[in-house]
Amino acid sequence: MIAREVNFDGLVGPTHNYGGLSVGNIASMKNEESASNPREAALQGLEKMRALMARGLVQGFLPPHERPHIPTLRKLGFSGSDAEIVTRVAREAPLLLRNTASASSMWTANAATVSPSVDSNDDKLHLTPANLQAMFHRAIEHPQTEHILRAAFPGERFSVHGAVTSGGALGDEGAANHGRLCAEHGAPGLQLFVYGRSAFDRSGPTQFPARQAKEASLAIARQHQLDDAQIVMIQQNPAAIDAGAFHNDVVSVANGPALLYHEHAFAEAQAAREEIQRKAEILGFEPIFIEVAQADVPLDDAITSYLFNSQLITQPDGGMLLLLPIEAEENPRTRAWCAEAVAGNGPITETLFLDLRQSMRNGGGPACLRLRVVMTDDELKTMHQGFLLTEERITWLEAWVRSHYRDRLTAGDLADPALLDESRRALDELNQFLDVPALYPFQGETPHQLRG
Ligand code: SUG
Repeated sequence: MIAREVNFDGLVGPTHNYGGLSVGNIASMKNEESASNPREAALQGLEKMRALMARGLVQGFLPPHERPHIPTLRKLGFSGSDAEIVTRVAREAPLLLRNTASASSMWTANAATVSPSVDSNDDKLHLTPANLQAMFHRAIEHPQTEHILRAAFPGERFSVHGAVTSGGALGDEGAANHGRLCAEHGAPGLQLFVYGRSAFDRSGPTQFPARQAKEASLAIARQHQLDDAQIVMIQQNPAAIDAGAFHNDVVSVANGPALLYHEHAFAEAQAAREEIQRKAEILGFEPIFIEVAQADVPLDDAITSYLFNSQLITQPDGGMLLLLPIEAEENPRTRAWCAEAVAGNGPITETLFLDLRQSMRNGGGPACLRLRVVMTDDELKTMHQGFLLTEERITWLEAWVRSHYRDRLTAGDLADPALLDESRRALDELNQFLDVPALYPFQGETPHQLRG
């Protein structure tokens, strides 16, 4: 079957800021309360989308969520006008305001887990929004994500599920802890579910949270109708999580038959390789393992440079591009590793380093900013076309960002009710441009569960 990978990048929202909200995410913890530049952040993201469009790749996007999220604040007992709520929360519970104001939906690798139709027993393309239960500011994303995914992927070819519900015990972080190996995108693949710990056997990291529960991954594999022969369950190395690899995509990335990973990424790397090898053979392809040794790139360098949080992409000419953050070029060890990889006989034929510093300061690299969806021609045609970028649409989005976004935002600015109004105006205009029914709670026409 012919299929291609479409990257759906998260459009950075107008409240992008450094809240210091993510324990275990070193960049987020380090940059707490520094001033952000939402306009620059959104434009850097669009620049990345442009770079991939220029290479002939199909590029999509997912719109930002409404922030500060008034429905969450109302559920927690705040009342009055929306502006009154913002002012009161800023005074009485500033950390709560920060949590409800985060633009974290921009990291769409955490929007959902996606299985292409070629892998699923019912031939549908499955998407399960991530419940993101490990962090309050992220746990409030999934109802809106589900609503957006349903608008983007309507009809019977797609199966959009609700997030895994578990009363908080089974955390799921979406595609950031999921990868897929295959001969080529349209061929049956092997899906790698990488979990932090089992919810029932507590062994795991001791410093920082293990966000992904094994049982959530298994629930998604069942729900996506995947055979055991097409899944591999792998535990993250607890030491890597404690070193700051809060998601597996900070230490590994897969594309086609290639798995690029750090020597310390997985708890039992050898056993994982053997299972991948055995199952890939049955599926008819030879996996390519690219293991980066600790001696060449120490784990700490991998985490600060985000070498592995890169996009590994098959280009139309068949070569593989590694799109990395500029930090991986600034670090001499990762720069040297990249140069050698391209010069060698491996699958990576080209590197591209981009400035994504606004997102990086919150621990979000190129791979965090995109959700990969492998799609057939028919699926591409039946999805809502507004979420796919053309030259005209991306130019419109750039102008839209320039006219609505601030170029500086501090923690204190989140208390400004005008920021809420500005953001809503921007989102309303974007919603009209997308030409889909109302997406946001403030518009008053969305389903009840979005409105709280
Ligand atoms: O969940 N940062 C995000 C970064 C997500 C990265 N995604 C992947 N690795 N796929 C997180 O930790 C920080 C927000 C703040 O501190 O303001 C934040 O949520």
